Amino acid sequence: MSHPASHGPVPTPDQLAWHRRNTYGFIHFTQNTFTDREWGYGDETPAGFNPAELDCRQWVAAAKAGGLTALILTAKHHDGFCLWPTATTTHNVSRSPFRGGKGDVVRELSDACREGGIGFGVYCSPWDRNHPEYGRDAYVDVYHAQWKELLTGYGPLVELWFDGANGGDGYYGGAKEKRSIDAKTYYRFDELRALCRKHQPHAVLFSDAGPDLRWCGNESGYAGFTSWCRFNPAGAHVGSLDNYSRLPLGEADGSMWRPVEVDVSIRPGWFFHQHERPKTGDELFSIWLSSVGQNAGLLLNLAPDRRGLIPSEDVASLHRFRHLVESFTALDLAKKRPVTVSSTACGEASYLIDDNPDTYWGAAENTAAIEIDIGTEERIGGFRIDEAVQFGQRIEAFSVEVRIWQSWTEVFRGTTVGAQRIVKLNQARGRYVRIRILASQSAPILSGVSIYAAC
Ligand code: FUL
Repeated sequence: MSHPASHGPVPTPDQLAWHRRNTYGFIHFTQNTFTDREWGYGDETPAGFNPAELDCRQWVAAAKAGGLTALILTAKHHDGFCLWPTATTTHNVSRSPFRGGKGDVVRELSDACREGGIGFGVYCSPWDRNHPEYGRDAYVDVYHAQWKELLTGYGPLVELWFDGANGGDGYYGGAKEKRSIDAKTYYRFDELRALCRKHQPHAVLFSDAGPDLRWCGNESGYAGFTSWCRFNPAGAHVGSLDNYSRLPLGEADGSMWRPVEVDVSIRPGWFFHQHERPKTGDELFSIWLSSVGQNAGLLLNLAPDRRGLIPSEDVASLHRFRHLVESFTALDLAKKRPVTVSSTACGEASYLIDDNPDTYWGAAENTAAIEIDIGTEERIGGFRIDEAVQFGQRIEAFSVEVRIWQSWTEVFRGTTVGAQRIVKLNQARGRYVRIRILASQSAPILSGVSIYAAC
């Protein structure tokens, strides 16, 4: 099979592995769980952290019930309380009643993830409202040392999360004042990135500025309808961006491969609050369509309660979510069916329906048509199209048509495709399905097409 030339920036092998991670989870859990806050001030007493029934295996089981492939833990949130027994500050779990001061939540979750066969990652907030030196150079050394402990003490990490929030006021060792920093320079992120690469060469790094994954610009659960993995790095820094509308859409002429991650919580807050209810499985399914379905990764936050357990109603939503995804994708009408294509430059048309993400078909021209005979007239519930993004992202416009008798009807018109474009259709019916690539930066290369039966 001739090997196609790449077009524009392409993913690294670790970014490619991330694309296939698809749907994974966040865990927001710390002092805030006990104080009923979203942003702790930094003066919380370690004595308040006491999740008497904490069971990270239960978190992993809940994650797997929802089909999540990894969990990323808030090892330290903005309040500065460290969930591991760090040597860098006394404001940590060893001063709490949890496991008699011998506990380490980072260890328990990393072990449970490994045991459960899912990935593990960490979030360690740059902003620290507890530390007396915050705002001065000494704190940045502490912050880097915290990352070093996390990077070296807990086995392989799949993702490292750099939050952009810098709210200003805090406890700061009792000073109780507002401290402002220059987010572009203060944290010495270049140095920190080098530390991450050195100790965790396969982890992907997330922030407003990547370098590996970018924020989607909202916390509501959607990527852009047009969604490029390409992004121009100028003007983007951790915690500051010249133009936030660049985030969900990406940029057609972007010079870097920096795909989008959609972070959203199963509950209204990131942390557990007694009075809040989780989203339903149906709401999570629609978030999945507007994130994973629009060329993004979905980072779905779970919030353990004060016992240290994911509440059963959240687990029920996760089960329902997974059931909806599985039933939507259960019957692929394109599988093993005849496929005809307008031209072929590389691969074979049959590779589009072989369920192997590593095989691909490429057109000889920038426009193309792919026609699939699904055998009998069927109700079509949706479709999935995957570009072979290892060669770059190319498609700018496409349509999906179905044929009944002799006439084609357009049932969907989209812009970008990317790693995957997944769409739920209403009321489509027909025997033949045609995907037309209407515009592409370079001859399109696809690795898969699925046509889902309505369920
Ligand atoms: C934000 C933080 O301020 C929130 O508390 C939460 O951690 C969210 C994921 O990122 O920037």
